[in-house]
Amino acid sequence: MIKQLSRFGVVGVTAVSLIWALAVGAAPAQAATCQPGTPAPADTYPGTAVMANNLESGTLAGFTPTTGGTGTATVSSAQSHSGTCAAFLHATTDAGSVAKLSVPLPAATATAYADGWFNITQAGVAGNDVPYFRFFSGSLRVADIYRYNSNGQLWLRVTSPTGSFVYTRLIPSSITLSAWHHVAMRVTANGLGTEVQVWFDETSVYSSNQVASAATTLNAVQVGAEHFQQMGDSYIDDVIINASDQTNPTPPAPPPPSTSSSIRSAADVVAAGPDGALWDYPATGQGGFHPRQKIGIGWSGLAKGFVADWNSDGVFDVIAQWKDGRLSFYPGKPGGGFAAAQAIGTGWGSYHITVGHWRKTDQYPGILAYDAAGTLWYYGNNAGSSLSPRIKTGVGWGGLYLTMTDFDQDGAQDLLAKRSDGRLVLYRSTGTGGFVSEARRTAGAGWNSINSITSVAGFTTGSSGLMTRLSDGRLAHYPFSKGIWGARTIVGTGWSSYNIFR
Ligand SMILES: [Ca+2]
Ligand SMILES: [Ca+2]
Ligand SMILES: [Ca+2]
Repeated sequence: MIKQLSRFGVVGVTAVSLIWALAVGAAPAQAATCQPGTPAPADTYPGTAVMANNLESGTLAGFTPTTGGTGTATVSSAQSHSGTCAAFLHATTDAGSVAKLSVPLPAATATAYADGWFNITQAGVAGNDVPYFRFFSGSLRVADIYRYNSNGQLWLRVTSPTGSFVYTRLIPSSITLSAWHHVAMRVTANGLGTEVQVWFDETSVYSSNQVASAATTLNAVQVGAEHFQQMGDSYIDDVIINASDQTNPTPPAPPPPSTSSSIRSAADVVAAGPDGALWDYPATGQGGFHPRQKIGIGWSGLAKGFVADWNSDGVFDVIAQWKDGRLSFYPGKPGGGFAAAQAIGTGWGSYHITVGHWRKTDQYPGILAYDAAGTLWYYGNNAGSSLSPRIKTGVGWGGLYLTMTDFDQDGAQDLLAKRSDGRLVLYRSTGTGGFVSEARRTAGAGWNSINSITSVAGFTTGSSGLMTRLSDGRLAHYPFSKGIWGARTIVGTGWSSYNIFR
């Protein structure tokens, strides 16, 4: 409930609805507030992608739900692994209570992989179990894994050719409830040479290609309570299902081992392509780029993206301003990729944003942004996560394209404001949240042929500069030193369809 309160505090859930939720108890929040722009989970399994579902659509699309009695199958924002939503399955010991989700597999599937995150918040009665994945061939349950209620252990159950069950204990300790666990399973239905692999929390806990089964094909993967009175509450998120008609499908070429964060330097160009792929163009530090790296998918709903070390842990992060007005923080991971997004605001659709260390004393970067009325606000970031109450910083900024950078390199961030007449005007800051009182200097002219500006550092050795896109799609680097421009260089072409991060 604490998590729910803090999460929804920013969007204004009423006290009445919270009291209602408390009174109902087990029921999840009724109106799930999801994040449809959240990138889908990355699929590295062999075969054809059947599902890669982060539940942020707010629906169970892709699953075939079955419920009965008191059982419910919903999308909930009470718990989530990615974004703000997960599937929620609720079943009780009442007669007829059942809640399950099935994913049909293509015809002639021999091998299927299932991967997902499970948070079981309520187990059932002793002697029974709460399922993770179950693989079916018609009505035959070929193999399944579950948390055994009596002791919390992970077990594998396989149906032998005679119809009897063969049980194998996979984890002897009790799996924690009310915590997210990463569960993955592969089954290749191949008669007496059936193959089963199980991974739990990134550890291989079972692998055999000598499992005896009557099945030679698979047609469904299922999560949830299969039979009546199989009590349990499970949140399920980031489900990946892959299928192949091969018994030994070739895995895709593994990505090169990642020893660095997705965004490597303050001179990298990060951009979302027209297909929603997110790319990092690693700067060489000598005026060029290494081959680009794909660092995400599903970014089509982005309005503007910003690169900053938002939590000041030494790894670059992403702040995403979505077209629907949401603002999200994606913490970069040291070995590459991003942790699950954190919502840091809503209603930002009409704001023009810059991100940076606006005040010298700020431990974390914040947001300087003007609203539809042209009022400039500073939103601090006191803890490396959410935004602090805003501070009014100016008026009359409407229509300007703002870039936060320390142009004169006096240690205080400044604003370079591009006007519609093409002039670039310098607003030097005091470093304490306000502006130096002085006549504004014009730092450039003809900038209305430039439609994207990103402050960069180290694109060439020791340099500070602006990475810009010209209206013909070329990328140009403008170095500067103590408020004086160096020679511009053209460093790329064909960028018109990219949404370049700032
Ligand atoms: Ca999710
Ligand atoms: Ca960081
Ligand atoms: Ca300055």
